Amino acid sequence: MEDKKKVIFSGAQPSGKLSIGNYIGALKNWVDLQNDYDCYYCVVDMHAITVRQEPAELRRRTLETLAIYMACGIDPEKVTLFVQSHVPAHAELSWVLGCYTMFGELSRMTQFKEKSRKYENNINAGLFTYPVLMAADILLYNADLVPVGVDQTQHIELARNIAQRFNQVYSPTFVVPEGYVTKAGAKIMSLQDPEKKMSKSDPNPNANVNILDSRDDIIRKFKRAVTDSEACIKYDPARPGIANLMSIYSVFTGKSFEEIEREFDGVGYGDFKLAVGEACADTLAPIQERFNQLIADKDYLDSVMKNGAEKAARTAYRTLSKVYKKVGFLPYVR
Ligand code: AQP
Repeated sequence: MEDKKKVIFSGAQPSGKLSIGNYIGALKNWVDLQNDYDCYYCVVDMHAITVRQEPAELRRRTLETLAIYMACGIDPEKVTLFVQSHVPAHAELSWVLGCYTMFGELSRMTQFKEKSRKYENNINAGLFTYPVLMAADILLYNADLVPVGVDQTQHIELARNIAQRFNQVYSPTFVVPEGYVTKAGAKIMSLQDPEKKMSKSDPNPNANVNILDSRDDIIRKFKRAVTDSEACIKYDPARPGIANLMSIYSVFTGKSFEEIEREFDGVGYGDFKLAVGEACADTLAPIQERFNQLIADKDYLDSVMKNGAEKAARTAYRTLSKVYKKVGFLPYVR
C-alpha cells in the first residue's frame, strides 16, 4: 500500500505586491514540495484585512496573488489551491481556538507589537488575534509541515501550543504542526535598511523588489541597495547589506557563498549589484510571462478557485465537525 503523504499548509497575504522575500522565503519552497506532499496553498485574504485595504484593490490583488502562485510553478492539479474567505471553516475554527488561546500568549507576539507600532491608528482586535486564525488555517488540514520564512516561526510555535492544549483537554484531535524554514533566504532583508525584513507593504518602493517588477526597476533597485564602505564581497552577518545581497544572489544562481566570494574577488560593489539584479530579473522573467497569460484568463482562475475551495472545504469541515463535537456543540439536525 502506498504511504499516505504528509500534509503541508501555507499561504501569503494579498496585502501588497508579492516581493522576492515572499518568493524566496515561501513560494519557491512550496513549488519544490508539491510533488512529495499533500499541499494546501492558500491566498489568506482574511489576514490581509487586519490592516486597512481598499476593497477593489484587495479583490485585484487576491486574484493576482493566486496567479503569481501558479506562475511560480504551483500546479492546481497537484495541490489544493484556494482563497481563504471561500472556506468559512477558517473563521469558524478560529473562534473556537480563540477560546483555547491565552491573552498573554498573543500579547507576546512580535508581529503584533511591530504592526501596532506601524499602524498605531488601527490597533484592531484582528491584528491581535491574527495568530489564532493562522492556527486555524493550519490545524483544519492536519498539516504536518508549514513552510514559512523565519518571521513566522513564533506563530507556528503558538499553533503547536494551541493544538497540544486542545488535544490535552479533550483527546487527540489535531496534528501538531512543525515549521519548515529553509536555511537559504529564510529572511530576506530590505534593500534600503538591511536590519529590517523586506516587506511587501513597505511604503518605500526601493526597499523591496516585487515579483512583477520590470527588469529596469529590478536592476535600479539593486543598484541603489544600501551596503557599507568596506567594498569587498565577503559573507559576514555583521555586514547585513552585503550578506543580504549575497543570499539573494545565491538563491537565484545556486552558487555557494565561497563561489560568490571567488567570482567577485577584487570586483567593486557596482558590478556585484548589477550581477545580483540581472540574476534576479532573469529568474523572474519567465514567471512574469506566465503571470501575464494567467491573469488574462479570468474564467480559468475562477475555476481553479472554485475547485480548490470545494476540495479544501471537504477536509476542513471534517475537522471542524470533530471539533464541534468535542467541545460539546449540539449537532445541527437538518
Ligand atoms: N523578507 C522575507 N524573507 C523571507 N520570507 C519572507 N516572508 C515574508 N517576508 C519575507 C514569508 O512569505 C510568506 C508570506 O508572508 P505573508 O504574506 O503571510 O506575510 P508577511 O510575513 O507579513 O509578509 P510581508 O511581505 O512582510 O507582508 P506585509 O508587509 O503585508 O506584512 C510567509 O511564509 C513569510 O514568512
